[in-house]
Amino acid sequence: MQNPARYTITAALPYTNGPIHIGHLAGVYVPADIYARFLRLQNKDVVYICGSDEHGVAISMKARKEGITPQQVIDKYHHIIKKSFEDFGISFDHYSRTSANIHHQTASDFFKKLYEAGKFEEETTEQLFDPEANQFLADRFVIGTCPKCGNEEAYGDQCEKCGSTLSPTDLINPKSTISGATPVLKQTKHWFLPLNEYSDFLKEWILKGHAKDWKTNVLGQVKSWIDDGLKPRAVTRDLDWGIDVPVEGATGKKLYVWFDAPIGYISATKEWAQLNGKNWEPYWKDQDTKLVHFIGKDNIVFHCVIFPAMLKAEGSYILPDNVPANEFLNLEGQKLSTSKNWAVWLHEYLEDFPGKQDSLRYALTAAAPETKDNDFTWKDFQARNNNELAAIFGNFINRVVVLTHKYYNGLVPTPNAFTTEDLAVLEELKAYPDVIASTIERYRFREASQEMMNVARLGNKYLADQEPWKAVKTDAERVKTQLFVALQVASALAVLAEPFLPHAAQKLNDMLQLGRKDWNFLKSDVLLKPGHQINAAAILFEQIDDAQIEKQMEKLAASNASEAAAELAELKPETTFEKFSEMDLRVGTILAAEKMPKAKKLLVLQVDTGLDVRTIVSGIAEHFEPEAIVGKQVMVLANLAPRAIRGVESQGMLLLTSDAEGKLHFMVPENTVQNGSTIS
Ligand code: B3M
Ligand code: ZN
Repeated sequence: MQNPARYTITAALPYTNGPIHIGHLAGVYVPADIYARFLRLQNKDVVYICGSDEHGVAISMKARKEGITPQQVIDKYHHIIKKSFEDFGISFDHYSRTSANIHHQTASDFFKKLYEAGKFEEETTEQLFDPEANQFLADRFVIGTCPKCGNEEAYGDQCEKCGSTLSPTDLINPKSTISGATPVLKQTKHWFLPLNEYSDFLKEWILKGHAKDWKTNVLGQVKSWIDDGLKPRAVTRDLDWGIDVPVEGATGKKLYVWFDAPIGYISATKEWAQLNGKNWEPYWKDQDTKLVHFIGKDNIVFHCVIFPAMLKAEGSYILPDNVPANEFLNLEGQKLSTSKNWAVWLHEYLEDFPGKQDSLRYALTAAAPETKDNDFTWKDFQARNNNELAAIFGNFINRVVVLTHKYYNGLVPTPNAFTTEDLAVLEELKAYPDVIASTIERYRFREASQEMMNVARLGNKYLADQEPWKAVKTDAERVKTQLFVALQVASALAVLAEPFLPHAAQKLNDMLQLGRKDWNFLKSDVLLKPGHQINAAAILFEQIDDAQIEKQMEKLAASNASEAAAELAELKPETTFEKFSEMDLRVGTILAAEKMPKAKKLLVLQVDTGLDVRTIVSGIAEHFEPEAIVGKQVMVLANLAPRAIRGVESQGMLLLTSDAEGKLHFMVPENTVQNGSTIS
């Protein structure tokens, strides 16, 4: 869209079931922030909207796990998340939350409008029901095997491995995440949005209309969805946390979180408008508004298929002009994971690197997963900070400002005749604003950040080549021109860097006493006029030393170790003493052990159980040499039904435990006891 009248920029609403980490920042909030800040510098009418996503099963699950209410969960994380965004200079015009009244009202009205217009299909279907917890199992309340890729831990709404969107009933071997029970099918009534009826519209609008300007990863996902055949999708759930379904006969039912959450963008805009005496409607209803959704790739279908279908069904809203979804950021070669604590949490980062928000913003932008998954490493972070921000940007600014004070008491000098080198630098400088603008407009923030750094490189190289600190001894007049040129580069940087490094840009702006400047300023012939007074130098970026980086690596290593331990921990559903006493556990001694031919994992053991000498086949061959375990006392489950394993009848089972590294250990009595002694 050329020259829109205004911009509505949204960033995915984070679930308030945990704090946010670098993956969120790199994939969504920093790119959206760069875009919003850039547009504001262009004096565009912009609203940049976000808020907490406070419904959905993710919140209920967290509450169950911590033994608190969903309300307590969302209150806790809403504030932590909001503060992280503020700390990192994410410049939302408004950060709302979906528990707000205005949102409940807006989402409810939206549903009613579609309902009354007959846009839903009402259907009674069989859904998974947990007979032990006595509730339906929506979305993440059920896990099982993904029918598409075989991942055994796919959720009822989505497989995080292959990215497919699923329904609970699609899962093979479903299990309730509440009780561990195998669900049964039970009838329930729900409302469905017939996505199949929007297939042609989506093809026309996205696959044809946006084939050139949308990212290929986004187009690819949309195409594969449409090619697979869109199906009606339930927009209500049997849950006790969420927004009530506002129609008769829907008691105890809530709106599906992915129905209400995107409407959160609209309610947040309304709330912002109320607080600022504005009209929200043009931002969502005027065809001249450019709507852009910033999201991660796991949210593509919701923003490119489901929400547009909802907007289309409603009829009075505009559709997004672009959805520049990013791929995922990995951390030190491993997938970021909240549950495994494999992450850099923003609030923790700031404790270890106070005041270094821009360093992280920059490193994340430079490594942004724009076209493919990308890796964040602490070494790379250190290098970006030390070799680029400090050694190039910071060094350049420091030299210019210090020398201007040293030679001219902080007054911009009047230049003499320009040399070809001077003119070349000034000319190159003039080209950057357009280059950076056009890369940002194409959502290439990574490239844009590098172009911005190239401006600092230009200035830094100029000073290094010119060496005014030497020239001052032989040709003092020449130095005036050199510093004048360098000061022009520095002041352009104060504006060009603002979207990427807002804190440093502000400091630089203060140093140069620029006042509020916009992108037009960059077109001026002279950016800093002779005689203009600048302030004293302040350090923009400090070096980050090896010890600080090692500390972060140790933190990660600790997460990995406790994760290995945590993986063992899931408690099985309750059992009874009666069931336990059915097990006949005995102490036995291994009399002989040999490898099972052609089986890597199996040992065939002769075990004296006190009652008899019997054969037990055990899957421990990768952990123990046969000769090393002969003579050992072991714990045996002695009344296990015999079972043929590779043609050998195994008459029992050995009990072992494994440590955090997965190494096996026998359970042995503290002192040798008689074989056949019972364990109870
Ligand atoms: N809360 C999912 C997520 O955090 C979801 C985004 C909603 S955007 C309307 O990935
Ligand atoms: Zn899958």
